[in-house]
Amino acid sequence: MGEVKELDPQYLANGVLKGERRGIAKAITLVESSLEAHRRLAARMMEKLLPHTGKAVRLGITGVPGVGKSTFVENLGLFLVEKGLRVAVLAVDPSSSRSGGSILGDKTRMEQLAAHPSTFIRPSPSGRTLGGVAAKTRETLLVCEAAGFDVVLVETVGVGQSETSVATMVDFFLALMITGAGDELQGIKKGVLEVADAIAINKCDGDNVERAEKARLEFEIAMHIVTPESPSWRPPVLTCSSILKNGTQQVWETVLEHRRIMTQTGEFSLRRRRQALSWMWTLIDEGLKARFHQNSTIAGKIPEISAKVEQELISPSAAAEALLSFL
Ligand SMILES: Nc1nc2c(ncn2[C@@H]2O[C@H](COP(=O)(O)OP(=O)(O)OP(=O)(O)O)[C@@H](O)[C@H]2O)c(=O)[nH]1
Ligand SMILES: [Mg+2]
Repeated sequence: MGEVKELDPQYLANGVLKGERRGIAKAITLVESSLEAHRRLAARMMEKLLPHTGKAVRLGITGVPGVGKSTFVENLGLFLVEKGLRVAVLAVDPSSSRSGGSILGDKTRMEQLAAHPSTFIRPSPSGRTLGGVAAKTRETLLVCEAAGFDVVLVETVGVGQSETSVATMVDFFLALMITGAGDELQGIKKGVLEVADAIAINKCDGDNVERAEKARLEFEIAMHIVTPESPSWRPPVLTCSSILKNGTQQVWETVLEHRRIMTQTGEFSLRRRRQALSWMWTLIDEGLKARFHQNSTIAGKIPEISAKVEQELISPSAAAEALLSFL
């Protein structure tokens, strides 16, 4: 990014708006950069892109490692490009130790989709914190929308907080499940069921069909206990198999049906408005924290005040109050 022309936000934005692969990749690299100068430039580029965003179907896919997310995404992606749609695939994987493997894995697993001219696949940005990774993915999603992609698929590994974070950036959140030995519902976080707009029991093939069907019924019962996020949508429980290429179409039809109903009730735009606001507050929280730690007056006071807290000379709350007052 050395050339002057390339550092012009309008020039960068134009590259995205033209839908050029190179231009999109460059914009995303800028968005993912943690250099202060790049961040400022990225913000100005985003301003130019924002009026062109909002039109894509934003679909999140989660599930434990090995559930078959990448294979499912490739199948769904191919199904969509065959319909003439342009598809972008993003990944959120904050566990840096895994991401190297994931990038490699997804490149080979999504070979067919990656080769298609109407697709764009971006592995997870590396980042120290989930907040950082999620924020970058959110902006990348907007870059893809501005570039004219009709569908943006966001794959996230279902560990830690990454799934709730992805749920707040998509229109539809799909949780993939697999049957295991014993109680199917064991070890499944209730939080996932609460944010899922649909559940699909994957790998419903071979000698697993019967178990998958049984799991489907169990999840259906479980979903009756969870308070649905929307009064007009009860998340369905489906089955699918990427090997048999079963269920892809049904999932897509479910996404469109959800979209139709949510648009009708006004919940669609409400959800996006809420997501934008909650993103703003997340950034404010992070910004405040960063400013606190970068403040040299505060940094100078921390050792002394910490020592006083340890010696019980002042209470933790008074100490926190004192440090915050320097902001
Ligand atoms: N039987 C069967 N196997 C599948 C299916 N989908 C994926 N697999 C296999 O399951 C394994 C994991 O698939 P991936 O698509 O890489 O799973 P993932 O959830 O993306 O995994 P991570 O990215 O590591 O979290 C691979 O060996 C796939 O071939 C399916 O529908 N049926
Ligand atoms: Mg994967």
